[in-house]
Amino acid sequence: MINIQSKQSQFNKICKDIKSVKIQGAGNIAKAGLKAYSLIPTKSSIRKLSSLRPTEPMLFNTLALAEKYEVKRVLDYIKQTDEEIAKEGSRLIKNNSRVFTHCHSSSVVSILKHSKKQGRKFEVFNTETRPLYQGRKTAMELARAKIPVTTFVDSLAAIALTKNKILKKSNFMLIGADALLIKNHELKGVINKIGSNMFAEIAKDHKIPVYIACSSLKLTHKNLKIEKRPQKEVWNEKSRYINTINPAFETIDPRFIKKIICEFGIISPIRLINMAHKVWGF
Ligand code: RUB
Repeated sequence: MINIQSKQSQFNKICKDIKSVKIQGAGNIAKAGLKAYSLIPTKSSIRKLSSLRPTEPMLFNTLALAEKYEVKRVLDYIKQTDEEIAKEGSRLIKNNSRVFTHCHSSSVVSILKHSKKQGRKFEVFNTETRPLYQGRKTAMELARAKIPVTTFVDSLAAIALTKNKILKKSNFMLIGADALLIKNHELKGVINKIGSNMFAEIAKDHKIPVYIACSSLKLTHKNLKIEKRPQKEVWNEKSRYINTINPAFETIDPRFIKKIICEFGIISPIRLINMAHKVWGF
């Protein structure tokens, strides 16, 4: 009885941490969701977990796979995928590269850390990412790995991309993804943190290539809802005349994207769609 109660309270704690964005980023959310599911492996757990962050297909896909196979097998695949993405992505980073990133993506951080371990010397320019400042999390993790990073307020993103502190362009923009939207066997968009589409458009205008680092497990054929976050995350001011809107994500136009860094290599969206179909039947 105690055991069941303690599993339930651990399950509830994970749900709370996912909902409040204490656990953040598609990959970490999926791993935490799998851990919660392994505590209470029922259909109702899947429903509950899937409702927490409605724009996270990696969570829905991995829970569906865990139901079909087993949690350990899915976690092993994610681990292998993370390692492949870090290895593949680091091929892009050369000595003196200037990399622009936004928000916090564990895939992006792994690529940068792997490149550092390979002995490459490069610099990162990133944005704070209002309202929850996940960009600071990125900066802290890079700093701990002794990777130089300059953090800009979000409204300086164009400068960070095109005339950063050494008045040079970033060599490329590297961001993660929450969802790869597929329709009729084509990439219709990539969902990532608000700001991503605007910055990718600026990058495209300045001929700065945009790479997305993400696992094929983020692919979906569904019309996903963009999660709306509470007003108090933006501003706790209360007036009947002040409104705020706080969508967590936006969709990046695929025309702005050069390639996707995934477990199958640095490839075009169509190749990723074909590979994911072959491996997962997605
Ligand atoms: C995080 C975010 C990340 C992607 C990819 O948003 O948009 O770029 O989830 O992350 P939030 P990862 O902080 O609202 O969860 O590469 O870690 O899967």
